[in-house]
Amino acid sequence: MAGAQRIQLYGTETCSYCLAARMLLKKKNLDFEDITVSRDASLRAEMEERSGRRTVPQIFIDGEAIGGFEELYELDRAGELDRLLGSDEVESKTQNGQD
Ligand SMILES: N[C@@H](CCC(=O)N[C@@H](CS)C(=O)NCC(=O)O)C(=O)O
Repeated sequence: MAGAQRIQLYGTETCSYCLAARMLLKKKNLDFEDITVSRDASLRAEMEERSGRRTVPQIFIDGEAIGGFEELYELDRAGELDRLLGSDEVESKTQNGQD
């Protein structure tokens, strides 16, 4: 199982995209740090600062912003998620051209 420090998910308890992202990570048996931003403005600000985005979830792998659920899903579908987690180096990924 990948260490929790490798994957961070900023999200809320109820957002459907957050639930889908958590489900995908759990289905892949990947451990992750689940950071709830709904009751903590400073954590939400931290998420926005790090990702440049305001929607939840925002997911990071080894500190690199990969985007939300749809980007996570697409990385997994393409086999890139396994590649990223299998390697020591993480490239700055997707974000639909926003880096
Ligand atoms: N394309 C995004 C969509 C994320 C999204 O729309 N999240 C909603 C909550 S489920 C959101 O953040 N809405 C604005 C807000 O809550 O401020 C993804 O795949 O993660």
